[in-house]
Amino acid sequence: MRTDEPQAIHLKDYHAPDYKVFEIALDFVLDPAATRVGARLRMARTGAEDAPLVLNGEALKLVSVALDGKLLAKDEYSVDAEHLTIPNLPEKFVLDIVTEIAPEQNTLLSGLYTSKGMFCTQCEAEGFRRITYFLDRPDVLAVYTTRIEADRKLYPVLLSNGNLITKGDLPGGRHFAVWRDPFPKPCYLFALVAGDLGRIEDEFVTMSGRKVDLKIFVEHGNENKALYAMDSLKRAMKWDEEAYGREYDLDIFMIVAVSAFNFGAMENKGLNIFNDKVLLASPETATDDDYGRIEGVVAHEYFHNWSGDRITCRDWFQLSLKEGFTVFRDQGFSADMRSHAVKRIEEVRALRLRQFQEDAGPLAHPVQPQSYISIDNFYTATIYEKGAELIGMLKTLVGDETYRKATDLYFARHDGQAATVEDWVRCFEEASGRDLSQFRLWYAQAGTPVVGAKGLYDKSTKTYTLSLAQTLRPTPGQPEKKPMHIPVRLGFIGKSGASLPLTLEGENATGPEERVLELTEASQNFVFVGVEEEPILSLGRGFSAPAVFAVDHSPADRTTLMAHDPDSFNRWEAGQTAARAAMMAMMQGASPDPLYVAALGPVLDKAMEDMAFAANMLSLPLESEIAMAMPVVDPDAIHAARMGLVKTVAAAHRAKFAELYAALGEDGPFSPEAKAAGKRALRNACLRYLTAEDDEAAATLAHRHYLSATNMTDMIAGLAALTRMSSAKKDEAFTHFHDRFAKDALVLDKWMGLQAGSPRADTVVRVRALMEHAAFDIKNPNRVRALVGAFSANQLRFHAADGSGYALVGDVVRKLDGINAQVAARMAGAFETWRRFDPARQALIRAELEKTLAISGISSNLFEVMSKTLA
Ligand code: 0A1
Ligand code: ZN
Repeated sequence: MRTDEPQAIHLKDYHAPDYKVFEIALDFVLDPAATRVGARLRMARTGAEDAPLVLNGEALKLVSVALDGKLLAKDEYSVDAEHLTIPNLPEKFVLDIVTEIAPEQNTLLSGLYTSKGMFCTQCEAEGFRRITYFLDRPDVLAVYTTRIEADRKLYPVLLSNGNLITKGDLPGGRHFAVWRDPFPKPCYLFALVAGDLGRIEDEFVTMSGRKVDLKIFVEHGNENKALYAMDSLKRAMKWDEEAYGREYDLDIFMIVAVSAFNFGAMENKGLNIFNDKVLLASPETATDDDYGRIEGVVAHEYFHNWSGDRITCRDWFQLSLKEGFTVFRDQGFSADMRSHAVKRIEEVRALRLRQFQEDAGPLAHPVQPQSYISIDNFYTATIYEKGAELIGMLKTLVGDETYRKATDLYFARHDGQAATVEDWVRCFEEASGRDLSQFRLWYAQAGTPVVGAKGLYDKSTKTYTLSLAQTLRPTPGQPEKKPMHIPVRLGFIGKSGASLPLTLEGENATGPEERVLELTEASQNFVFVGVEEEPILSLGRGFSAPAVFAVDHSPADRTTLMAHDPDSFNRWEAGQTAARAAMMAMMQGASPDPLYVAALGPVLDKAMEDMAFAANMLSLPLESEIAMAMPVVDPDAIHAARMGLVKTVAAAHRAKFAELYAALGEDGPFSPEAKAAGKRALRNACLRYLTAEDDEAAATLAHRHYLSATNMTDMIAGLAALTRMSSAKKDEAFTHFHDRFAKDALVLDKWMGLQAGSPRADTVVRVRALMEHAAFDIKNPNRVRALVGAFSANQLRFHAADGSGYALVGDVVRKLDGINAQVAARMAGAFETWRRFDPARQALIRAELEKTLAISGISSNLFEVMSKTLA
């Protein structure tokens, strides 16, 4: 184990930089083995006269430093593994720094690296310091000019941020391009791309009539697979003008797809870089989920142009300022493009699976963390998705119109600045005139509040007293919690299914059928009058806060809500709660709840009215979702209960599933749009039930479904069913798929992922074998996530009682740490739930964690995740 433990950085230690950078001129002479980087920095001192200039730098070879044109001698500066320090500087000066780097050796994929023969950069959060020495912090904003020189044949495309100023040929088969970005930006938004790339082009006319050139660069041959991304981009540009009044500001907007990328995509000013997985799509290679994700990520990165680039973060503790807000913006866009109801269900499902899990475990942290060891570890579901929920709550509290006033104020006031969460909340206070002091706790306190509700109906006075109570369990470093400001959207449903008015005591007029209560104390009573019958409470409608809404409904009440709640989210929620309760009871020996099984009848009868929504109503909670409701997780019992319930539902409604399945066959050409995708989702939900027995008849149907599929969504549905089975048809289909897509790495990722997600006992062995497959490459994060990430999400097999799953993931994490510490740390997150399992499994996991912590030269990324997980 390392002796020099990595140190934490604290928000309380923030102080403004001692130096300012007005301008930086970069000069790249590209070579995969030895790239030369010249950086000319025009700077000024803003701090104390004796403050030395401490520049960040990592994995750099320093060639020379010159001050105001004069080379500095070795004793005029000092260099260590992470800094270049220069004392005794004048008030204003120009520094010339030359460094050398080796992009082809850069397996961390942070800084400048090569991917499939092209050069590209990833500078967020701290990659720029791996390119040159700089003040690598988001509150140092400068204007960038970038000259790129490279071999003309190998790298005909040379790109950077901003506008192209000039380009030309050089002797020796070389050429160059110069780009200038007029908008001051922090260095994490810098980007450079060089390669032999194909492109598609389009244009967009902004609301003030300016023409913007749009270009997407991809590997040659993939041009058609970028058309959907281009279409999404144009829709996102228009939407941002309409929904937020945001207009694009440069003359050109470019996107580049790369194969090796640590995250989804990156919002570099004017030059977004994308993981090809979230950019490339065709009906034969992308599922409907892929199309939805591409649309969402293209919008997300584009929206960052204002929420992230024009207004950036003062420091990394403010990360949710740009990420939470931008997620909220992309969610709004996707909901408008598709279905609000289905989008909300998907968001909440993902939030609970990832963020609630995080909040309940050893890595829990607030939306505004107070400290970190490696900022790379803080691009989390809490910062992103919970951060977005906080903005949704603000919108609920102040109303739509005031929300827009607040965001307008934020954009106007902080344009060109590096801002804070506090700046953001203040805009809401000013726009609304409300005191949001208590709301700020959402940024400061980690953990998921539980809102408990009890209703007391008095028939004689027709009053209904609703007692709401909130509790928030301690999280690491936060033993005491204060009550939060929680918006609770609710409605009342009568026994017949009709909505009842909500009139609070003291109000003269009859109230509305839905309202938002503000829970601000540990417990509070709300008295409703004129309630004609005992209501069924529909609480937390639309998931009005990132909380657990605990209402003790009877099974009969749940089925009424499933059928009649006017809030589609709560109709779905009632079904999920009922299904979960049924499976929990089955684990105690009960038979499947007949009320729940019967309640799916009307869902099926109405399925054609909203097919995507019906598909969601029919999908049972995942095994990991059920686990969240258990004090001690029993993966085998959960799996058995879920399979049992699927079989019972299938048997009860077999005729209806068969009828729908037959009626929903593909007709006409493929469309990625919501309606057609909803139809496929519903048909594939039917297939799930029609293959419930996992016998040879099921295998025949799944195989036929696979073979007759004309798009990737249906192919995957057929294969997913087969992964549960032992039929020879499974191997036949998997071989067929492999051979058909042998050249398409992104599609083979799906092939690997499906096998890694199989519930069958030989899955661990298969995954180990797949790690030796020619298509697997531990240096490519997509490959690792597709195989090992999918395996660790397979609760049944990852948590196999013999520890074989833990050993597999542990081995990969340890090997990966020396290659790509960011991805290794992320993979290690699979162990975060370990204390929720039985003592035998805990002992096996502890051994893996300790073994991992003991590796020599462990990265600070992995050290942070492992040590916090063990603590
Ligand atoms: N800011 C990007 C995602 C991103 C996050 C972290 C990275 O490295 C540590 C890289 C990219 C986004 O939100 O899309
Ligand atoms: Zn983002």
